[in-house]
Amino acid sequence: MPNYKLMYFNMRGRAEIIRYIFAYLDIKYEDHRIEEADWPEIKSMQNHQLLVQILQPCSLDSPVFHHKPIILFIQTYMEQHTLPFGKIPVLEVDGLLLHQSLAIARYLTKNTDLAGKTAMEQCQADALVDTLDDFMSCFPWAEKKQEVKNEMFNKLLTREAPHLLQSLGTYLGDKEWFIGNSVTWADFYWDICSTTLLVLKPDLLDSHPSLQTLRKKVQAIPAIAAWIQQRPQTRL
Ligand SMILES: N[C@@H](CCC(=O)N[C@@H](CS)C(=O)NCC(=O)O)C(=O)O
Repeated sequence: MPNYKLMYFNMRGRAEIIRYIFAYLDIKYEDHRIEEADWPEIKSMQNHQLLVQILQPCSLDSPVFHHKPIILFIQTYMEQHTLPFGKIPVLEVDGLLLHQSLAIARYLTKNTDLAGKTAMEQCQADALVDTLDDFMSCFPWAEKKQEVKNEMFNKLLTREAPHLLQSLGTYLGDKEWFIGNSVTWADFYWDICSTTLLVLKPDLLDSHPSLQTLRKKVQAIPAIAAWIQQRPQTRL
């Protein structure tokens, strides 16, 4: 089993889908959480510190800098150990860094029923995740002006969300899970996204009992229930 280290803020956010998948598949990993206050330094210092570490024993006129294999080694090391696009979450797999939460989720669910049992189901699960993600990505999470942020959040939660919920309810119909006849990571993603939406608007699902039931079913899966019980309690 590879060595996994997940790096993200101390929140559910975009890392939670990865944590659900690890929990469900019973895969051990390090859940490395960084404080938001430390992030600017981590982001800007990452390259610099690593370079210093690698180059410290050398002086700049050292012959090592004319030695192609050494330069190649440094390049490879840097590619493997720096944040590829300066964004988190990232997942370190045996020392190699993967980025983009949903790509990581697809990687971890590959060849498991969580991805969907057929190519068609896998496409449906991907599409549903992307649909949810499209909506979650509309929120200006990092907006500094509180008034602008409130207005946009309000508009999305009161005017846009009802359309999405209506479509999700129709898509679910009277099925047990969104896709096929067993749980997929799309059901996980629904639970994760709706948990955050309910923090922002507690009555959001009042007129969508089937979508609430689906949340309860995901949360009742033993491995997920255990994770929800033990995870750090954060607002988002
Ligand atoms: N689509 C990417 C989004 C990554 C992303 O925007 N991460 C945010 C936190 S949710 C981040 O790294 N923010 C810090 C920054 O941009 O400096 C994913 O799903 O992984």
